[in-house]
Amino acid sequence: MHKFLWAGLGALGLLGIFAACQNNSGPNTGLPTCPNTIGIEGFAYNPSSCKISVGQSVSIAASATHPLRGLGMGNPIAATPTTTTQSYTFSTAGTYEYECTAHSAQGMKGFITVVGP
Ligand SMILES: [Cu+2]
Repeated sequence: MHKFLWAGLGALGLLGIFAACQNNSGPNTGLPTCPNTIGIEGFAYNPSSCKISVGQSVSIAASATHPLRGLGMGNPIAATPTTTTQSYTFSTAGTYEYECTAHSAQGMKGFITVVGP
């Protein structure tokens, strides 16, 4: 019984350390920084969630097989689907969603979190 308790406390301690590390390096650090181009692997964007800073640009892969569309108001990714890989500049902090219109139902969506200064 005691061993079980200590194991539980140990796990909590590790979680605490992990959370502290995340907090130390600022908000949204759980997200990877976006690469120059967000690619497609199978029926998913890679990475499907990432972050950039305000004013930065990122390209998102798109093709005839995987038409790209931005969702939501003020999204620099056009609401009209595009079939070409293009670069988008994000000048306002927030989280922007996009999807492949052909495979959205299969979960082919992504998020770009734009972090303010
Ligand atoms: Cu697709």
